[in-house]
Amino acid sequence: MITSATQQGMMVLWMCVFLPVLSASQRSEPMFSVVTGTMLPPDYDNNPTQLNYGVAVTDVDDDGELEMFVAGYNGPNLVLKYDKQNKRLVNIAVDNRSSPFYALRDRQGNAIGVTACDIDGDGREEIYVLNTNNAFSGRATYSDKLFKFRNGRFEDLLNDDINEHRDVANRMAGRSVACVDRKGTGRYAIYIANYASGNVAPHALIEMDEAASDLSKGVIALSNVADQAGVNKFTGGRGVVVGPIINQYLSDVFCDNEYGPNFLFKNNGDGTFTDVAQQAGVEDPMQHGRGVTLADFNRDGKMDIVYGNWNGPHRLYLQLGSSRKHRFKDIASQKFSMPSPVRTVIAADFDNDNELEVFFNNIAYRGSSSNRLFRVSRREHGDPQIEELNVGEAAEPEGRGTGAAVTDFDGDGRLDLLVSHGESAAQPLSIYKVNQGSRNSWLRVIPRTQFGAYARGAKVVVYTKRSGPHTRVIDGGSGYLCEMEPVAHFGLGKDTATNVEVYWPDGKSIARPLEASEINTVLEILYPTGDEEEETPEIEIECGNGFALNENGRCTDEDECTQFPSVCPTDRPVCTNTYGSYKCRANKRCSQGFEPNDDGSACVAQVAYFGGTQSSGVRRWSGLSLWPLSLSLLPGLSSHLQTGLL
Ligand SMILES: *[C@@H]1O[C@H](CO)[C@@H](O)[C@H](O)[C@H]1NC(C)=O
Ligand SMILES: [Ca+2]
Ligand SMILES: [Ca+2]
Ligand SMILES: [Ca+2]
Ligand SMILES: [Ca+2]
Repeated sequence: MITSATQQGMMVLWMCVFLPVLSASQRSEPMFSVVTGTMLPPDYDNNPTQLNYGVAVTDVDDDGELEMFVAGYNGPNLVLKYDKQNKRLVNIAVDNRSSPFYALRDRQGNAIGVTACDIDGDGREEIYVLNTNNAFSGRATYSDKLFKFRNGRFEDLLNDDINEHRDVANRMAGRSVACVDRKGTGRYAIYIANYASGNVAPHALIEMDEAASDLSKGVIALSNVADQAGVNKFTGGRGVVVGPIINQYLSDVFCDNEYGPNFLFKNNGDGTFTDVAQQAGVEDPMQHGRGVTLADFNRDGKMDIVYGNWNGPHRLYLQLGSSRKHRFKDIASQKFSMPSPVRTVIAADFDNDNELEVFFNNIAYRGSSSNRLFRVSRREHGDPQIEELNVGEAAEPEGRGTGAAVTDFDGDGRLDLLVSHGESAAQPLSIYKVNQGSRNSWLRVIPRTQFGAYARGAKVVVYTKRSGPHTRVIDGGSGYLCEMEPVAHFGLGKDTATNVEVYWPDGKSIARPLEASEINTVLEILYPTGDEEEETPEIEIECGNGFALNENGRCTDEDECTQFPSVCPTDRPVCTNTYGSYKCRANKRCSQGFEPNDDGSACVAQVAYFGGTQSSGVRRWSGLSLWPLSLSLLPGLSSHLQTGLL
């Protein structure tokens, strides 16, 4: 028997051996605790042990509260609703033909991607489910589904006679799906990242054909407009994310693809798109993208793109300054970029400390693979700092993670995390709560479309007293195969939010001050109808340090360098305006190819940035590219096919 003295001795020995090698992530407090056992215990009806993939957060039963729609692959789709009485999640898509949610189960579909948005302008979100039955790429043996609540229950619009005749149903193997209001009408199109096989299965874009529809009679005609919109490209489609990425308010689309360069589709303002990935430096042609999301990590008002590459370097593409040229540079640290079998990527402020975290969901594949969590903190005059955090129980090293989503389903102002599993092993869903930051303030903002639906793709900016503006895009599809909650979630730490602005995809916007009583609440923001004629607010709009109100009542960066007397001291007279601040440096002249360093004390070589790997000479997808040829050229693919990695 081991005595307690021996035990203590062994403890000391263990600590001596292991403490010095503990990483910072292991030393920090664990972020997540598992609550599956109380919130969603595995059982046949609510949390079956089956293969699941994508997750979308939407109000399925139209009661104003958000549910989580889980794409079931070899079992039914699930709709998880928070039951306030019993403080747990229940599946409302029950196996009962009389249930209004029965059709959503769609037991026959091998569902992987899911997204929700209002496609017909009735104020309620439809649900699009991408099925891949029997196919890795090209043609599938089963149609996708577009569920609408009609006649007291959910029905599949793609199965309507009119749409059967129009042959619009997507019967291709694809991956992610996302919602895009390409013309700012409040009626969304579904972007479908199909996985091409040769010249079969280009990316698709399905939307309501208004001229051919008769809403008063419940007739909704659908069209695939990918061709006219300019997005019908052939590639190995994987992750998709939508939002005003390079446009100020129009919805752009970014796709991280497999066996081909990424797409960055710039919205031209007329419902068409132009791929500017190469100019922007985000083609990353040799890597195979998976989960992707948008966030403004350095709080300069420009959206940055973060995504994972399958067993390749993960990217954190910061959008650079100049307003005309849209360039990105990868600031991922060595640890952050470390290759892993990555699936969903989520950026959110989990601990409400007003800095964003990035969650990587990795799939246990040929051995264990833990999920990881990083904090990306803004720095005043430099790129954001990246530190790994302790992900806690959400590490799930043996989890066959396939998808994940965040929402605050119990309404405590802190985000909850759902992780789905599948692919190579049937595992139940898991639910995590955040342990950290319970005393931090928060604000949740829900903008609505002109029809009253969730305004996916809208941009929400919250100005604060001390930490500047924080920008979020209402998610229309992100992660991998997933769609997050349609809420702009702001952690505030100990800071105070003073003002909120919302920009809709058609360019309409509103600005309004926030009152102290609105902190720690959920704010619904309606679409401006135009006749309310911006009433003078009772409290004045405060933009915070470095920002001032412009003539339109919006907060904008102040150019301190134009002030008199100069804001810079005489020994460092050269003023450079930055977003929310300014820099001063000595008046040093440098020869060509060199530039003064930050404080102007020396000349340093001009820094050229590289937004990823050089793209020249790389094989491109085209309608004519021959898939069998590509197959033989790309040895990696056969192993993908064998493992069936969706
Ligand atoms: C099925 O649903 C209907 C209507 O909600 C209900 O009346 C009925 O009892 C349910 N059947 C079963 C077997 O639960
Ligand atoms: Ca609901
Ligand atoms: Ca609708
Ligand atoms: Ca940014
Ligand atoms: Ca945080």
